[in-house]
Amino acid sequence: MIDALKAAAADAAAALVQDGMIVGLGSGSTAAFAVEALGRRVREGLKIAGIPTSETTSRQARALGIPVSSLAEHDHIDITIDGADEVEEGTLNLIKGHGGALLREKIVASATRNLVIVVDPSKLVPRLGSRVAVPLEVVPFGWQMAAARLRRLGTVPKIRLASDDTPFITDGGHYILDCEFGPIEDADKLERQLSTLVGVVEDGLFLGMTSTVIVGGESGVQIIDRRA
Ligand code: A5P
Repeated sequence: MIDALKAAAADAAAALVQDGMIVGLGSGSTAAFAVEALGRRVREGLKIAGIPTSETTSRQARALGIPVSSLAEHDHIDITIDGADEVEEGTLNLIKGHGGALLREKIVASATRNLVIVVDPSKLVPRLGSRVAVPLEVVPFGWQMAAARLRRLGTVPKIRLASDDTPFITDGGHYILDCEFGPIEDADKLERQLSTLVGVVEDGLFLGMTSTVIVGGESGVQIIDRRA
């Protein structure tokens, strides 16, 4: 059932893509439905260039026949369709990165004119941090120093492990520290604090970036526009 809700949101987002657009291709299970939908549209004749946010998405896009490009060829992206781990109702601020692709996702989002987030209703929260930890991508060298500084900010960082119990390695060759903060009162302040920590490459707070959230619901899709 949850897959049907994700697919409905993803289909609605893919319908926003028009001929000639440069399209950011998100990562995670919901974004994968959007890539699938775009693949169908490309087979029907849609002309786009896709910029993937992970190696997994890149492989999926190529397999579906979506032309894959990069930020070396394009200095902006018209639309990006991506998932999220939490969407804060009201602000549309996000926590992302539970799939481990947050750094590339944030680079792509920052180059994007229209960031469209596709989710099922379980992702909507009144306050960021209510349900999930904030993932941080960190340099492996001396990551324990970053972890110690994070503890001073009131969290207990957990290094993310792969299935063989070794540290999970991102596409950029980094580790991930999952940091629970509980409901975050002031996400801008927290992001400023995280961004000054040596060894932290990027955090999973996506603030002020979302244009539209599309929620797949049992009675249809709901479109929430930030400018509305
Ligand atoms: C990938 O790093 C993430 O940011 C995903 O976009 C996020 O985890 C949502 O994934 P699902 O759609 O699989 O829940």
